[in-house]
Amino acid sequence: CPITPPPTMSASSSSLTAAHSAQDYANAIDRSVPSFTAAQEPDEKSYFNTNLPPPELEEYSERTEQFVRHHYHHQRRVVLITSGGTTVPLENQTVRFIDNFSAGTRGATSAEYFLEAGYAVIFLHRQFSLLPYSRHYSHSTNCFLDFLSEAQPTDGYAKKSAVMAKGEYSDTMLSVLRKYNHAKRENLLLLLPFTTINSYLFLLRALAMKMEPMGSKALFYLAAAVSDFFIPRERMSEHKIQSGDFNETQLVDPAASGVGKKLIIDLDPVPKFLKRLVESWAPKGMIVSFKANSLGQLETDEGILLKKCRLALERYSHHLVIGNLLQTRKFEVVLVDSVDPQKQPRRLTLQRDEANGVKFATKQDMEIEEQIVTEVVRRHGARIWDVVATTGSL
Ligand code: PAZ
Repeated sequence: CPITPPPTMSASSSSLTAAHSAQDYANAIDRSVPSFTAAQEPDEKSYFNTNLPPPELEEYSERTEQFVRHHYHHQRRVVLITSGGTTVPLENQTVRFIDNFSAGTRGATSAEYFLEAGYAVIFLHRQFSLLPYSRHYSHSTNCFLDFLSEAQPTDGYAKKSAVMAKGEYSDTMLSVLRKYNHAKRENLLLLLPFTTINSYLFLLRALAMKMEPMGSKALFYLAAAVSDFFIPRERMSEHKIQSGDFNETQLVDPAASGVGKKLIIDLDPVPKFLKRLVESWAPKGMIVSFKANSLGQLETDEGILLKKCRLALERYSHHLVIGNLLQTRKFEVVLVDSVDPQKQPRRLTLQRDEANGVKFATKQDMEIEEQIVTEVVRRHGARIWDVVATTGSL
């Protein structure tokens, strides 16, 4: 896409470029492009007709249908949590891809609190990102083997040598294990992995439609970091892009160093399907989205984050936006709701200490997701009552 330099540069943006040339900055982001609008029905048709569904679509849809049916009969609420980053492959036989920032902590941690609150959880997550329960051990700075020790027959635990949790970890591990086994035994947690932005979009649409029988008892908690840009199927290279394959375009200064070896990637905006989710895929469910901002030089203050949260509510007409800054997301979030988006947002924070500029929770085992989920569950309950009171059914 042709890139035109922005008409003017602000003081903060020019300071950003101190380490780079003004030319680099001007070419990096086209700020004259209007911000994305919500996708409409024709955009949906166009996207889903021109991009291929992932192979797992049918299997996941069936499993979701059964899961929803089961919990409908048990009169449970069901939450679909999206979690982790979405990749943008550069090739069909993918060797290289662009990724989005997210470890899956928000999603995996929240899933545990939703399960504790009595929800059944569909966990649509980026493959190999954090999972509920195993997250306590899988991506820890310790290798998981560091949590274990060898029990000797003389310890009285085993007749022959065996593996056991080290004493200092065993109480916590037992508690996590019990919760995990309970979720498995009661079929409360459906784990569905994806990798690409395309799979994510196909799956979100299909699974949302499968949640239809839940009515207002369906909750969508969209914590995944969804890519804003992608390469449409018709423009994607089939095999690994070789150096030398690149077309030079008029965008490249033919005299610049490295020309002929540069790879220029032309990305389209990913359609913003949130409004389709609200209006068509899951019109009765409650929809909560997250909005992330970075505390960078261009977007320093949280005023921008609040503005973006309000804009998202206005644009997509869903129920709640939870704003967070990447640098402080484990300690504070703001909740902006659709009832009165202009009113003072609800702020949730963890008590924290600051030592040497490092922020950490005062109580090691406190997690902000506990507060977020409590608040979301409360609002979901209130909404279900409203729906029942006004329509006479769920
Ligand atoms: O997964 P994580 O805990 O590392 O990060 C969570 C998060 C920042 C991706 C999430 O809270 C969020 O804001 N998701 C939406 C991101 C977006 O604006 O697309």
